[in-house]
Amino acid sequence: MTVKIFDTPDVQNFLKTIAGFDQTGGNDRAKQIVHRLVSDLFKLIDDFNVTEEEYWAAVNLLNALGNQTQFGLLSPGLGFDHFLDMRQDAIDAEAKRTGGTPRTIEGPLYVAGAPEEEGFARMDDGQDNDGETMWLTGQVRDVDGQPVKGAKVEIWHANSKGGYSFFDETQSEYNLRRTIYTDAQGRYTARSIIPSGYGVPEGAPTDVVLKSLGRHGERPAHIHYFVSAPGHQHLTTQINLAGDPYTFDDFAFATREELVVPANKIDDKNTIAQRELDGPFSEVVFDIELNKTEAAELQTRHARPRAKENEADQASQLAGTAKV
Ligand code: MBD
Ligand code: FE
Repeated sequence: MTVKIFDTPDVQNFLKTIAGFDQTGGNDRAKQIVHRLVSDLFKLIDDFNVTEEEYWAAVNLLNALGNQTQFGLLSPGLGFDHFLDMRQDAIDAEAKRTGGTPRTIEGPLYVAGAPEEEGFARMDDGQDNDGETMWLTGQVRDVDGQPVKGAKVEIWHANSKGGYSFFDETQSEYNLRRTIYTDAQGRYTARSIIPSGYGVPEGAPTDVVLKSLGRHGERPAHIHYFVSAPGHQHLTTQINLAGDPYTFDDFAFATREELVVPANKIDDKNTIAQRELDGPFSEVVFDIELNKTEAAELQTRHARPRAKENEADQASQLAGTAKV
């Protein structure tokens, strides 16, 4: 038995009421989007003959995702973050903003307010005994090949166990998170440790969804970047280290051919001494090309709730909830 009620006048009128079409208040865009969203889901329930058990299991899963703040983790896993990138790429192409280092997703683990340094930063706190020393460096240039001095390069990455400071409470504050301003040659350099890939926690709601699709929740070893400079288009990107089993099998779909970078083992004594390191290390070189733009809104990252960003705003919102 298959019932189909979606196209009946009762259901179609009901959808309009749900979306507030008969109300003067509210927000028109919200009404349009909720109308479309609920309609699509009603139709899906009809078409797939979704049972009550299935429906309430889904509600429960959404509650679990929210409880554990995992929507930001499921989002890249279901390709939404990469889809938004594909749209931004298409918008850039249409506006003839071509060239430059490709963007790729921010992910859910950025924290604002990392320590700022000029030219060089040590990013690790020296506490990760399994961490292999990484020398990460590169030059920021514009699309004509001119070095961009004073560019703001924000870098964040995981430790040797795939954990990020702030979210992983065993790490010190801002471990493996730094902002480096490029020097007169447009160069940035960081001493850090080679990150490991991140894996979605076993048994977490995001893992439940991925397993139901026969998929894994692994990311390759990677390093995140925000790069900005006046007169240039803000860049959100990351590099994936070559040779990781997941380099081209990233659950978050962030890999792009141009962003796969090798880590080269260096054991030359003179180089080790010159860089004041204790022994052999791995060097990762990532040069960055920025598009030029005069548009102010393209020069900064898009707004998004981020850890430790706009803390004053958040505090005042909380203050507003006090009950008399
Ligand atoms: C990460 O480190 C990450 O970058 C993304 C996109 C998802 C989960 C963990
Ligand atoms: Fe990450």
